[in-house]
Amino acid sequence: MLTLYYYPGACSLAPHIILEEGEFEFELKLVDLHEKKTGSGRDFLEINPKGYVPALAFEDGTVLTEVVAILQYLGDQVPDKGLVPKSGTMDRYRLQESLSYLSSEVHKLFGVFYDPNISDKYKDETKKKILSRFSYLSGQLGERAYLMGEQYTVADAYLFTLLGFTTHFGIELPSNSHLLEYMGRVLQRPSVVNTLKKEGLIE
Ligand SMILES: N[C@@H](CCC(=O)N[C@@H](CS)C(=O)NCC(=O)O)C(=O)O
Repeated sequence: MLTLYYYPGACSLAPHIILEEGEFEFELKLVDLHEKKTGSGRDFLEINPKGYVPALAFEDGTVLTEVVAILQYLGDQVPDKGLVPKSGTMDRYRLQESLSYLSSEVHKLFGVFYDPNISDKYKDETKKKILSRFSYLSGQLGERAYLMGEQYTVADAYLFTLLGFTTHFGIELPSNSHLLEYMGRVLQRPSVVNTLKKEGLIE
């Protein structure tokens, strides 16, 4: 069985959503990110020396880290669900293009808000940058149902997770953003609702 090391509402939410969507057999293990300990008191750094979630552990004890890698691994295990385009196709490179953008140009920016040594001015500038990145994504989405088109993919689980960060940090999307309606659409998926419930984020 797979084990997902997670923290509620953190970026580990994205692989959690895909584990639910793909109907995988898995267990969740909560990580105390300050103490770097699991619920049973185990040193989390022994599991992921990088010290952050998500980490996906396999029965043989090996561990896969990084949201982008875990999402694609999971998607590839359930090809019939269409969560990732087939490897080697142009559509797959388009998906990787979007995942890389979400990871390095959006996700990474949120790290600034946790750093007490970073000035409020820099944090305000970062909020503006995040809004401009979401504005680009709103344009990419346009009238389409999902980020890559009509098909729901792992990129949507990641984008939905990052959109969840905006409320936490008081970043308000403009009322004309396609992402607002998009969030509601993704929230209609039973796998997303189940995941949010399991993480205690909704009732
Ligand atoms: N590059 C990593 C970043 C993961 C990451 O930033 N995880 C955050 C939660 S969203 C975390 O666990 N932070 C705790 C820490 O770094 O101490 C990935 O994409 O998986």
